[in-house]
Amino acid sequence: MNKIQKIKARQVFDSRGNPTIEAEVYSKNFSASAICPSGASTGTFEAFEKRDKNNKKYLGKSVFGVVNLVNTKISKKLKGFNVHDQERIDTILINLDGTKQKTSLGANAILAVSMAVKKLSAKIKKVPLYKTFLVKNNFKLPYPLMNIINGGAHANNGLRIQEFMIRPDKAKNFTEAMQICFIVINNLRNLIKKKGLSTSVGDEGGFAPMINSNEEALNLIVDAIKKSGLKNGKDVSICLDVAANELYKKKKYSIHSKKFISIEQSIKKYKKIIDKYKIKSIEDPFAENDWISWNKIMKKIKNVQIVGDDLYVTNLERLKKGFLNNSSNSILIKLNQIGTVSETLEVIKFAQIIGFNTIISHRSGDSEDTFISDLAVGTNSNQIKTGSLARSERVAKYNQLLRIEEQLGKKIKMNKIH
Ligand code: 2PG
Ligand code: MG
Repeated sequence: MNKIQKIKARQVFDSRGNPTIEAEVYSKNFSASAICPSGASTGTFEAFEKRDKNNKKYLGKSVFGVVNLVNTKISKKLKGFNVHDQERIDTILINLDGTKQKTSLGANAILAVSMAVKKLSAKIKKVPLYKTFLVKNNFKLPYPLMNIINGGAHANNGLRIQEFMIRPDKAKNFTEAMQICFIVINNLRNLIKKKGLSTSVGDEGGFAPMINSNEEALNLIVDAIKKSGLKNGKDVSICLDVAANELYKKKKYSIHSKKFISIEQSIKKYKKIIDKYKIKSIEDPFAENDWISWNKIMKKIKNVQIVGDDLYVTNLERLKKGFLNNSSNSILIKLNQIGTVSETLEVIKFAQIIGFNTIISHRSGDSEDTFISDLAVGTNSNQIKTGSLARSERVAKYNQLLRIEEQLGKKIKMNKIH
């Protein structure tokens, strides 16, 4: 009943229209499938995403090679194993690959299988997916970090900062959190329209108007919050993902304008915008190897959530290093940065032990798969970052959280952010 009979993979497409892999795992009476997402601003230390470099028909982006690996090598190896034994299955996959960054089988192949196994296990047990992770009761809902303006590698407007987000800090439940984001986004749309700018959206569903100054984007957001009858910094706070890897050259950064300036000057400017716009969270303020600057910003800026994404790449060793170095107080979690469900859970557990906020995240190339919504609730993560209220691959994750909230009933609370 619980044994894996076979695994079948196929090539499907992600939200950017790029090929990606879907794996389907079969037991005697059931099957479940999962789709691997894909990033644009990736960290150097992420697990390896394997593609058919030489396939010209798909511009080197197809994944037929990894599809084939799943259908042959991986399917054969996992046949007969108990689908509820996630850790054992993930260990087999890790060993079968045998490399540090999963370059041999490809993290995309491994993760699609790992997630599908998890889903199948829940299906057979007849329990909702979110109940199969770390938390067994007292579930809480995460606050959405909702992307509202796209820049950087996710748009072509020239904005330095990659993601401008809002977090509805005063929302009492997830339904209310969504309503607040809805209002602010609609007011922002009107303000952008009034300026004669385009209201078309970027890769993660946030607006991507042709503005190239961070402060112009921040002013628009502050105005939209005001127009919504809400208080910036109280009801709603502004959060950023700088993705500074992309803005780093020879110990200098071009975060605040096109000009490259020193680390000290960059921190000063961070301080200025944090105070002026009451910014509550900054992800990847510095580059992935610039540990000294991360420590400096932690010392100089208090009461702001400092989030490591490309810095940690959901990797336990890097998180431990960051903890010892006092590099941040929070971590972004992306399954495909590390490549298996079990390793992701290990990182979340450790992060929570050391008092970090854990933020479950989508990728800029994503799909209709809503695994991360369940993961956020099931791991007691207090935030989820999954784009804007536009593009179905983003909205699907929010809709899944609304379903989970409904299932858990009226008394369910939001997870506190520390
Ligand atoms: C990020 C992510 C998701 P990408 O930098 O946090 O928003 O982007 O998937 O392109 O790495
Ligand atoms: Mg990021």
